Amino acid sequence: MTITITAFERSPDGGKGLARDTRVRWALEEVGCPYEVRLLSFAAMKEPAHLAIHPFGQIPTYEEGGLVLFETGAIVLHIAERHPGLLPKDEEARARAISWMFAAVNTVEPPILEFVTAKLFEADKPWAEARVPLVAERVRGRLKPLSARLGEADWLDGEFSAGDLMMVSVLLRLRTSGLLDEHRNLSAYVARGEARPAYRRAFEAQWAVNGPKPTEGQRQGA
Ligand code: GTB
Repeated sequence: MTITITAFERSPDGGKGLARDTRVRWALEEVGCPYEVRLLSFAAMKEPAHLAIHPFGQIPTYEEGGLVLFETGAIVLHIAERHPGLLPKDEEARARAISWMFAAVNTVEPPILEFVTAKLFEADKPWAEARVPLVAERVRGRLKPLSARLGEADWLDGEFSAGDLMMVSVLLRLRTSGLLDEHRNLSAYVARGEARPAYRRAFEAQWAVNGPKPTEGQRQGA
C-alpha cells in the first residue's frame, strides 16, 4: 500500500532538516519503506482538504490506504510497530523504547521549543533579554539528566530504537545553540544519529525539496 506523507513546499529553515517531516522520513528509511510526499504551502495547510487530515493544519501527516495519522510520535510509533528495525522484540525493552519516544516529545522537546521560540521569533520583544536565559536553563535542566543517563553508551537503551530516533530529532534543534555542546556525550549521540545512512537519505530527500545538494557545512546546520 502506498504511504504518503506531507511536508512543507518551502521549509522556513531552507531544508536544514528541522521541520518534523524529517523524523517521519527517517523512520521510513530505517525500515526500508518507500513513501511519497505531498508538498503543501502554508495556505494549503489551513484549507479544508488538509484540515480533514490534520485537525491543526500542520505537517507532517501520514496516509496509508484508509489510515490517516498526524503527530510525529504516533506516526513513528505506527511505523515502528509494523516493521522490524525500530523497536526491540523483547516486550519490556520495547516498552522502554516507547518511554523514550514519549520522553523526547513530552519532556525534552517542550523546553527546546520554548527556547527556540524565544531566541528566534521573539527576540524583538521587550522581555526577550530576560526570557532567553530563563528558558535556556530549562533546557539545561533536561539535558543534564539525559546526558547522565546516556553516559558512554551509544544509544539510550541498548540497540538503536525509535526512542533514539525521536530523541536525536528533538535535540537537533539545539545544534547551533551551544547548549548541546555542554555535554560531549549528547553532541556525539546526535552526530551518531545523523551519521546513520537512513538519516542521511531522509535529510537529502527533504533538502532536495528546498534547494541544491547541501555542502558539508550546510549539513552541519551552518
Ligand atoms: N506535535 C506535532 C508533531 O509532532 O507532529 C507538531 C507538528 C508541527 O509543529 N508542525 C509544524 C507546522 O506544521 C512544522 S514542524 N507548522 C505550521 C503551523 O503550525 O501552522 C515545526 C518546524 C517548522 C519549521 C522549522 N524550521 O524551519 O526551522 C522547524 C520546525
